[in-house]
Amino acid sequence: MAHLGTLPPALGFLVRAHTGAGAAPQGPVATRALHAEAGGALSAQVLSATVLHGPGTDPGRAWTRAGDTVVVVAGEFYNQDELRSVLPGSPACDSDAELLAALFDRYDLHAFRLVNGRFAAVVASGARLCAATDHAGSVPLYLRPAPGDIRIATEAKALAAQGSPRGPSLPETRRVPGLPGVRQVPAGTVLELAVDSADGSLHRTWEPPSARRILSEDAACRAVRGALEQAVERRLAVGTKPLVVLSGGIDSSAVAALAAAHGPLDTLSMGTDLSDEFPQAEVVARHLATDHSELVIPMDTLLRRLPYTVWAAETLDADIVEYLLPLVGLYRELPDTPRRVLTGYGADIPLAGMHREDRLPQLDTAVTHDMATFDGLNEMSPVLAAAHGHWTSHPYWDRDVLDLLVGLEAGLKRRHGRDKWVLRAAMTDLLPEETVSRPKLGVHEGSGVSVAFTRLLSDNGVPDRDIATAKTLVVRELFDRTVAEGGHPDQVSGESAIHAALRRLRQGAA
Ligand code: IOT
Ligand code: MG
Repeated sequence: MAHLGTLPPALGFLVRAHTGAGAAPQGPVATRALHAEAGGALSAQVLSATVLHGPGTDPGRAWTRAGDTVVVVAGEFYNQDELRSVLPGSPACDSDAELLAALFDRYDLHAFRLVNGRFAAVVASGARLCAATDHAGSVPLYLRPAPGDIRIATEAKALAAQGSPRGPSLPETRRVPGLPGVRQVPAGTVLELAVDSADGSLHRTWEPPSARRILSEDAACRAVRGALEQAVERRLAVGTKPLVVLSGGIDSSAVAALAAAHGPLDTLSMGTDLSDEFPQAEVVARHLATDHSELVIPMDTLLRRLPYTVWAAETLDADIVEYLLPLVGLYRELPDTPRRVLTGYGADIPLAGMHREDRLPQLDTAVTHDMATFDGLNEMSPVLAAAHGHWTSHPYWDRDVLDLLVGLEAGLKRRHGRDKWVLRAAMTDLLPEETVSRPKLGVHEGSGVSVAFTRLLSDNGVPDRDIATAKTLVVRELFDRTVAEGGHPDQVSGESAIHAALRRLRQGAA
């Protein structure tokens, strides 16, 4: 755990690559950060960047210039030692940006196939511009391409209303509703553009495995334990006490147990006046002897964070918003000192933890479907916590852990009548038996958020059959106001968004 600080050198960035004159990019962002200028003039383009960085971190480590190349990185790499080992003479490469520059020099854009990290990056080299995400797209990345003027940012709202001429449509990238001309770089890809024409091509750097491995129970448990241990360790920073957001379910308890093996640990459990999982989390905290606290957020307060959640996540998916709302509410209540937060989020996707039945074909259909549809939901966006100055990381979506978990045959995921069997079995020796055998409860259920959001809409006259549609319309309305129109969530009233959504619902029905 040698390389990381509490926060990475950059939480996000805005980049402009142009062939004419132009100023450093600016635009509204939810990330709470200092802004530092970076970049420079290359032989065939000017790369100007605004690095979004936390207090006490050196933004100079988020970018580097080497010859005719500029590299900008937001986030962090987790396999630096491996990456360094493939470079001739094992150079020092003090920062991830320097490491990427050296890898790019050796492998060109195939460098991105080597990195296991949580990052978004831009490489400007000669007349080319490469924009890449990690395998999971866990740091969302957007661009607005126009010939001779390409803008890229880690938040879509920063690219709204920039008034630059429309560019090519780059069909393999995703449109962003309400933001004409803005595209999202897919997860696990590098988009290569010619700056003068803005024409581009997309190269895939990661795909979820579609084959399934057959392992004995023992071998599967050992593999899962080993991969997860490594993923947790790689996410810890020397001299920084990590914070695990703990529900007391198997996912976050496993992360807490593995982190606790490396030193003192804070754990935090949130609940509302309607519901909490405090007793279950406390069992784990006591077992691991963590410095544990509980946070109660009144449901009224939490529901008022709906605009913040959509603003930070830039997602249009109402289910995802229900999962994220309690976490955004929690991050907002943390003291201002920046924290490195580890979460158990994402374990249910490769293990089909949300899938509540026994049949294996259905289970693997759920895994395959979720792995084909996660991209663009932004459920792991760093902005959720960075809007309050903190940094999150997700060990279950470490590239090695994810490859392993997705690729296990379904009978290891559901076994002996247990969901997520292989994970539970892999953690038996480190956690209380009641934690290991505790059935899945989603954060939207444990906090009461789903029920409360439903009730809010019922109280506004939405019939039961229209609740799901109404939730989607509310999220769309909030997205339009906070992302497309760039409104600050303090200025966006949840109630008026609900009323606008209800008007749309009635128009749709009429
Ligand atoms: P859930 O798995 O319950 O929670 C995700 C993480 O949030 C937990 O591992 C824990 O770190 C934190 N957390 C949850 N509840 C609390 C709490 N009360 N206090 C503090 N921290 C808490 C949804 C879900 O059920 O969350 N997430 C799923 C599925 C995502 C679906 N996405 C998709 N199909 N693309 C997941 O995989 O985590
Ligand atoms: Mg979970």
